[in-house]
Amino acid sequence: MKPQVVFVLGGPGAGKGTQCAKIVENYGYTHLSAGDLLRAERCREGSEYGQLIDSFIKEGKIVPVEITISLLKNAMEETMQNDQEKFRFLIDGFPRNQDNLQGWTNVMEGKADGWVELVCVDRCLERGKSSGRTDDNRESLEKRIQTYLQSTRPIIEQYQQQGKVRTVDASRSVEEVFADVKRLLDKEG
Ligand code: UP5
Ligand code: MG
Repeated sequence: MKPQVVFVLGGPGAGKGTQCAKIVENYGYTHLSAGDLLRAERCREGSEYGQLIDSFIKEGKIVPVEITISLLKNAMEETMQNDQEKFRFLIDGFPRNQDNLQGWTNVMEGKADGWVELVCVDRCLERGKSSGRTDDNRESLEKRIQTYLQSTRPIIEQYQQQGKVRTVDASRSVEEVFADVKRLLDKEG
């Protein structure tokens, strides 16, 4: 079974994780957050990439694609092996730059069925009070926003020109945003 993939992108704190969780509750998707996978790998005992991931995340820089893609690929394969019905994926927070996109194209044969972009001012400083994330502070956040504008926006624009991106105003309440996301998924499958 070939995986079906929707990329969910948006700036730091736009609500990618929040909306993906709601999609999972309502549709047969599996949510894979590239950031969550990297944070888990950073903490995994015996990981050779722990320190590298740690420093990239604190600096708001994009981790080398080989690492991210192998985590995503493993997670997708494991999910599909465990349950054949689970072949639809929301890939949250990836691809973030040209290099990521190239890595995906090489390994996954360019498979991407849809793109959703959430547009919003970020909410990470508020979340930082309780998230425990090493990058939810003003200094890291400024870098994360800069990386998003410099590296991620251009690839979204590229796909926008091909008419593949659906954009949602994520500055409203979780439910209001989700109503729009739902309309999109119902319309486009
Ligand atoms: N919240 C959410 N929606 C709300 C709403 N509508 N109204 C009010 N509050 C709302 O939400 C953020 C906060 O806002 C939460 O407190 C939530 O309750 C509230 P969340 O859903 O967590 O937003 P999200 O967009 O997922 O924010 P996140 O911080 O996860 O986005 P980032 O893109 O910054 O983080 P990510 O984990 O994707 O990446 C972190 C770092 O990992 C990157 O900077 C990079 O260094 C590295 N990385 C890579 O190198 N490569 C990758 O491929 C991926 C990550
Ligand atoms: Mg997230």
